[in-house]
Amino acid sequence: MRVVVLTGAGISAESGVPTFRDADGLWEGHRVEDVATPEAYEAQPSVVQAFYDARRAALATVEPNPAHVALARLEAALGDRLFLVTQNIDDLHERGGSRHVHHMHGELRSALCRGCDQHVPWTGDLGDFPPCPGCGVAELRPDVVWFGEVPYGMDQIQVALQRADVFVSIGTSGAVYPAAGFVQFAGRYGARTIELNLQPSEGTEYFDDARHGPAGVLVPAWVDEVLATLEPA
Ligand code: BJW
Repeated sequence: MRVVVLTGAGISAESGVPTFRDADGLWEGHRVEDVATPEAYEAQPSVVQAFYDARRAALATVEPNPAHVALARLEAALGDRLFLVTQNIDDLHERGGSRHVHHMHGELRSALCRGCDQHVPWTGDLGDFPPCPGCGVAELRPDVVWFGEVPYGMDQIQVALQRADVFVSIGTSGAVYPAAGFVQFAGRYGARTIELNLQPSEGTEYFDDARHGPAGVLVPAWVDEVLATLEPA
């Protein structure tokens, strides 16, 4: 059985990481156009850097929750038959034990050099515009995918979706493409599609099975179901 799991901000909510679009979400105090577009960065680099510096620093204050840990258990059982793709830029999947995580919208703990196009591991602040350790140019930006930019690794994701027997979407509103279109794409290629989300997503009608509740409860239960089909009774 080949499984593709897509995660969004909702999987990290119970760890204390704010989602984007829920009440009291991350963007409540920020208009999306002010922080999540290349144009916003050109216009106000210090504001955008401060927003991401604060989120990077906040990683030290949060821990993976049972949903992250359950997906690591699934990886241990399925190996490379699991393709885990996340829209999240936090590192909670890795800290929960997942070894192979595809960050389609980038990572907080990485910087992108606009001088040499290199991805540079980064744990500190970028707001003081430090030089790139590779080329020395002071053009490091958050290594994240903003509106109008192309998400990372789309070719690999497309292949995984085409080969999937099961596609599971966890904790995402279905408001942002291309991730919001994965359910229909995987379904067309024959995957059984499952939504695990606190509430119905914008694309809930495209799923074969939609279960609504907290990820910390739904995900471990679903992983147990999958593992039961793999292991002898
Ligand atoms: C829980 C829970 C709990 C809470 N348990 N659940 C018109 C139509 C269609 C598309 C477009 C269009 N106009 C423009 C576009 C394209 C555009 C787009 O989608 N715009 C929309 C506004 C319509 N997309 C792009 O520009 C993308 N690029 C692109 O399309 O390139 C072209 C291309 C594609 C493919 C191949 C070749 C070319 C880029 C999108 C980049 C998105 N970037 C951001 C910021 C990343 C950096 C950062 O983190 O700051 O990514 S925006 C933001 O939204 C972030 C997230 O990853 C993304 C999705 O949010 P997510 O994860 O779904 O969070 P929420 O808050 O929305 O939802 C949380 C859910 O969890 C809720 O449902 C809760 O109920 C639930 N929940 N607690 C379970 N305990």
